[in-house]
Amino acid sequence: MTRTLIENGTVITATDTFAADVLVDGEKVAALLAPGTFDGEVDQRLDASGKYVVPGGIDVHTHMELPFGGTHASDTFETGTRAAAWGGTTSIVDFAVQSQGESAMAGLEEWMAKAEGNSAIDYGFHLILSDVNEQTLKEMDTAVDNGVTTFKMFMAYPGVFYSNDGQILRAMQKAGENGSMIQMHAENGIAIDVLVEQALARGETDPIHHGRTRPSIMEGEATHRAIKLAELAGAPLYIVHLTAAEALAEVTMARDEGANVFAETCPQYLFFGMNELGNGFEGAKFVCSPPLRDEAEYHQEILWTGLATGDLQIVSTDHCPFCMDPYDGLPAQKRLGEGDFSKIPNGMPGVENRMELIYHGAVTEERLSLNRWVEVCSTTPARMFGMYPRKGTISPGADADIVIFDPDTPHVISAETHHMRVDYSAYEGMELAGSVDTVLSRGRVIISDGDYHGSAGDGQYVERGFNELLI
Ligand code: DUC
Ligand code: ZN
Ligand code: ZN
Repeated sequence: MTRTLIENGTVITATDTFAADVLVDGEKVAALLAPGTFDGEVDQRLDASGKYVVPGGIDVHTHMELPFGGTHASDTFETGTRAAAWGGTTSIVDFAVQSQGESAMAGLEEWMAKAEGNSAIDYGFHLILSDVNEQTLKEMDTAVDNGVTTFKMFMAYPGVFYSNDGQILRAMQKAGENGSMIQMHAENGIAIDVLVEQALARGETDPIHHGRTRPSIMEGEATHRAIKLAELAGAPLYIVHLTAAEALAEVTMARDEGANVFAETCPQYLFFGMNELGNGFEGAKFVCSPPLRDEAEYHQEILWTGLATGDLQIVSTDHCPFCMDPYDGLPAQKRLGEGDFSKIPNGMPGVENRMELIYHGAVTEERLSLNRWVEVCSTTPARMFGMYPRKGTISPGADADIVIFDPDTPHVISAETHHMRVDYSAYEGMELAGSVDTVLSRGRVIISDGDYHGSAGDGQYVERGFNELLI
């Protein structure tokens, strides 16, 4: 078993900032020691002088290989998790998919097979429910027994992933019984489809109309409805990829009333607005759902404030990349929607960039503390998704998933240098203040000195428990 000493760094957890040397023994953190006091034998020493030593990032919203709109997300578990590692993320929770007319557990088994032997970092699964019926409700219990304790449902995408209010209520009632949690894609897809049809009939086919036909009030409405259904069912609720002030207001109100309502947002909603969807078909690079919001309505700053106040608890990525042009054997996926914005595959790349982006936007730009950065990117994801204290902190007995972060070496994002399997970066040319220096995954150094030292299949499946942040 390899013993490693991470020396001279500043350890940052969700609650504390302190100088300490971190002793790693095999896959686990063995001890935190006063600097310079360890006098035993180690196999390697990592110098973290002038750097932060933080728990590895946990991205609880990724879509490796997701089938969508006649194609599939371009990152495989192998390429996407390797890219995640480069960016300081050491665990993901990806979405397995129940297809309509199929069993939920069949979907889970399919995704387990995609990840096993391929993932570079540890991984768990949520399960997307696309067909809630008696069998699916029973399978929710089986999934929980297998460490899948969260189920995503869609109020959007009629005919594909969509569930009606009755199906949502039934699944929430089951979650209330078995301790699991429903994650909601909260957009009123029925109303949105009417707007899309009307826009296309007017000849409005460019990517900008993706944003215009998915207005923020329809996210607010769906968020309200989901909260009320969860209240009726007596079940906790987690709103995924929250983008809009109206939706955050609903979450805040529910939380103020003591409800078990939680929410995440994603970097693209913190850094970009709807203008990015203009510029002709180039805007397709920014097509995701819910869409980027109107700059004039100040959604971005409202989301940052939500992270500061705690009304938003997590930043995940919704990593779901599609290529603009033929690349690495993949077709021009986004171009499926040339001439019809509704056919542009929805999703943006980001799993590699989250830790550095949020450090920059939060800490460098003085919106959140260093500790809150760690909390929203690692600790709360671990606690809310049943992986704590094995993941999400640096303490004796925890998995040694550790990032040495250099706050003084900037990183310029570019598709030329990133590791995601996609031919563009939404953040092309953006200079971020700090960068990931070294990454340990269960005690093994997988990123150091600008090189990747891991391999496909190093990652293990994480059986998750329940949300420990319930009131
Ligand atoms: N939104 C996206 O942008 N892509 C995949 C699924 C989703 O809900
Ligand atoms: Zn979604
Ligand atoms: Zn998603």
